[in-house]
Amino acid sequence: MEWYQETLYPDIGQSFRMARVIHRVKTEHQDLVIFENRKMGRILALDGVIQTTEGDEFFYHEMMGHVPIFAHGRARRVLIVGGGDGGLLEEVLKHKSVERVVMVEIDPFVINLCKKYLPSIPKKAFEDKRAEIVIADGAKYVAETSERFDVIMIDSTDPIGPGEVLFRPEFYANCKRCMNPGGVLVNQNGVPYFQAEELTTTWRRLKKLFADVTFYGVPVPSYYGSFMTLGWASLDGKARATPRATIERRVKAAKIAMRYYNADIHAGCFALPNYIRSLLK
Ligand code: AG3
Repeated sequence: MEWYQETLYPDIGQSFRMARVIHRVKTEHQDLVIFENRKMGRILALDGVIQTTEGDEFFYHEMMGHVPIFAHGRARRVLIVGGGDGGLLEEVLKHKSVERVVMVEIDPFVINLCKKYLPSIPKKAFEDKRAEIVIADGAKYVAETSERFDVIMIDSTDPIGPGEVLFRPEFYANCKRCMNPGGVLVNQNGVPYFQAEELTTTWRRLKKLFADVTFYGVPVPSYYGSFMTLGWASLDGKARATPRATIERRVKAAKIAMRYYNADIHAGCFALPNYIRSLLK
């Protein structure tokens, strides 16, 4: 059996045994592989980097989706940038209070192939009437749209290849332009033990635009290097300051089945280890 070797870092990495290659294609934007692994189930990799697996997709998608929505408390309109596998869309749509989700994905191949070969990840999300799927460059979308959102979630690849524009200052400024008062933005910000510069760059850029900027953590088993950080930015500090009891009440009322997220995790996830704190100066 062949191994899939991740190529994210030059000197260290991980590999997954490929029980079967399900699909492999060079799209206009990236090299896409979907394969089967006996431990993690089906896996999507883009440009040599593991993006999601059937086995552990819930860690990342639940944390990117539920933390900002429960903190916000009355999110009705959500923008997802990227997220072509539909796993995040599925988590967001579990909130009955969400009336509309726009998902802007640049690569239609990701959506179509995930729908076909990884259906357990989006489940029925793509058929939900509240979801609008736009095939476009997310950076261009936020520069041009007149829509406004309560929560913006940037479910991108790493800042190499097509995801690179989603880490630029102009992009963040345009996201801010599209946010309703009280809005929250979250983004995929890598594994800071290995990608410290990504963290510090995002920190500097978001700080220039938003009053409340921080990161919160989630250890995703299939992302090499343990603790991953998701970026958090909002125009005021209200959402993050939501009392624990309020979060608990909202979680209870939402009646959503979740495998990682709960109110205790919410309260604890903003606690950052010292090696990360010291990068945020
Ligand atoms: N996108 C984030 C993948 C990050 C991988 N990077 C890393 N291991 N440093 C996931 C897409 C899931 N919807």
